[in-house]
Amino acid sequence: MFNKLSVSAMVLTIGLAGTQVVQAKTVHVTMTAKETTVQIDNKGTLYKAWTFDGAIPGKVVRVTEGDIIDFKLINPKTNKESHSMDFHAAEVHVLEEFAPVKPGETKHFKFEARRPGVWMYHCGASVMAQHIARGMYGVIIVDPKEGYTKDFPKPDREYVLIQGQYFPDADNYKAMLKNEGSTGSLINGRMFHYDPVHDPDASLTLAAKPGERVRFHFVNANINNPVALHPIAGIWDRVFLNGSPKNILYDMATYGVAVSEAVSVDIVSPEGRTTANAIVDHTMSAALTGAISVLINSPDADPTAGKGDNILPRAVDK
Ligand SMILES: [Cu+2]
Repeated sequence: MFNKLSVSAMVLTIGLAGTQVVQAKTVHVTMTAKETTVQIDNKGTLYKAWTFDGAIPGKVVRVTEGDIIDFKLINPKTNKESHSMDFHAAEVHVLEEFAPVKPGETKHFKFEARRPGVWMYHCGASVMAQHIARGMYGVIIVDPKEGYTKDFPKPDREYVLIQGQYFPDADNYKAMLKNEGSTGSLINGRMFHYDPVHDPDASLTLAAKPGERVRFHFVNANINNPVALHPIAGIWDRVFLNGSPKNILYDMATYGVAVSEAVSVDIVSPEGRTTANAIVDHTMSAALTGAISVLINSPDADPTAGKGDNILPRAVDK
């Protein structure tokens, strides 16, 4: 009996290990630190940003649990600042992999995405508050290797929403550290990015069909303020803390997202009618300065919205 069980356990272990080896892959990710000017609202206001690849936020990195991320950070010699990369999905050495990279240098490191979930990434070079506030952040999504389940259902649409604090005086890091001088909230790099209700210059909304399950991968990239994440005229059907299939809350009105926390939240709209939700930071000072995103649940929703590469819509520049 003992032997039989041992053999079964061994076969199971070998089987699982074999599966993992087959599925795991190496994903090459390259980012270039760019100190550049970006549009920060729908009107065309420009901002002296520091970015990954020229945009706030940086690109979405999406891998599967067990994958090896082979990462390269290029800091061109035309930059003035050192920059770095801190992936919250990585378990490495802060002084080695995450070390600052001087202008003209390139940093290369690898890590295994061992845990599923959604994770912030950001520049950690000094002064870190300034590098984050100026735009050097993004999300890495690590999909679970077992895929979707009854408890972690496949969403019909997905959107990435990354909130940041806007400090117009980009050079004044001392004010940032005191949490002074912030005049707006950015969603994916712009105030009221997806909210034509509060900003007539906004050109985008988020789209789904009635009854669909929409999953928001939300990152709090504020440097100081927590977020009270709430879907106006809706209820979070499920909240996956840190985006993990193991950490589930049900039927939530508001979920508090700590600074640097990432979370996946699901909303399922009523069937048979067109509805809309406003996804907000219920903290009024944040909502009314930009942290409102409109989701329209309508039968004629663009079938490609919130799918594949369209999970982080970016408005075109003016
Ligand atoms: Cu930086």
